[in-house]
Amino acid sequence: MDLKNPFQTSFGTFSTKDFFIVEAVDGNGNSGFGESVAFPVPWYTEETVATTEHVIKDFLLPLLFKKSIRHPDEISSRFSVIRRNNMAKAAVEGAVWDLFAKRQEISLAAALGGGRSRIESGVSIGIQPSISNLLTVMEDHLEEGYKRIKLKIKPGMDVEVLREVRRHFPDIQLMADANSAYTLKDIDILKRLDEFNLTMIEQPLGHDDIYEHSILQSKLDTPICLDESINSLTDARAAVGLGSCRVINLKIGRVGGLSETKKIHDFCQENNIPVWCGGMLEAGVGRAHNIAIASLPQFLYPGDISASDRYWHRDIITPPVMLQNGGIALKDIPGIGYDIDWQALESNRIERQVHRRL
Ligand code: OSB
Ligand code: MG
Repeated sequence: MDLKNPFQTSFGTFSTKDFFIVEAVDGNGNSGFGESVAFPVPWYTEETVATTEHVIKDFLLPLLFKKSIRHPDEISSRFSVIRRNNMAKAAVEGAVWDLFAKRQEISLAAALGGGRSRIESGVSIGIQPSISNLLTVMEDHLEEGYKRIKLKIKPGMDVEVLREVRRHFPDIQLMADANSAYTLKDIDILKRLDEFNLTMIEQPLGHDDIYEHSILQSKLDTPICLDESINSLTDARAAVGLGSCRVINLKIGRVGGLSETKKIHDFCQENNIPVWCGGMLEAGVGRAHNIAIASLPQFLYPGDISASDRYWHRDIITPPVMLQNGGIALKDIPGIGYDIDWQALESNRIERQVHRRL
């Protein structure tokens, strides 16, 4: 699907999003939907669209089809014999969670234990060609009502950019995401970011590091939020135990599905660590899953869960996700709360496969 606005990261620019929609079908006319979030290149984690397809087809579906399940929580333990490949696991598990909620005739949010009737929305802005472009884009999003803005930073595009941004918008909820662009050698630059009153700084150091973030956090006033480093409950325990972060960004795909996301959420709740829901430039199905999980109580900051029209000319769900007063209303209908816009989905679809339980 073509993105409305290309998204530039420290790795490169994305103009399209390639993904699978997984549809889980039972024998009684019910369908659940999940969405894969890996990119075509392994810049964010090691997974890609191609590895997702391979792992789902050759390993996960045969395991899932082996014997029946009573509850979607059983899937993550069934899948645990396959190491990592979390985004592949989450796409399949998500479809089964939606199917489960629909069969129970409850919303996915309710099935997950979420209680809110609305969630707060933030927006993540990719790297812009110039500071003046950035200020214009920010102004537009603030006018639309978004509750906080996240900027991508990297060495050479940090202190000055943030100073300009703060000069124009002194009071907004602002944060910065480095996507691992710094090392501990950059500590002096990172300490200078303390003056900008950022709600948090996301993933400044290595994508696979937990230890060095603990050193950095002890020297910064700004809370560190970990994204790439947290791939499981085990990682979350290590990060919280070492003091490597004060906030965690949860992404369903990165941690291997909704059941694991819920476990990390519960652990963070017990340990007073706020979480919020990150984004992967999802289309409507993945976005609906994010909305559902963000209705759990420890999601204490606005997520990177923006409206459909921030990303797409026409989303693959109907109605599209709408922003209302800077947030998104949860729907009290069974499952993910949105229908597939089949016409939109089919106009973007390049391949369809059917896999059956034997
Ligand atoms: O680091 O949070 C990130 C997009 C793709 C991969 C990683 C990240 C992001 C975003 C955008 O920041 C979130 C979104 O709007 O979906
Ligand atoms: Mg991030």
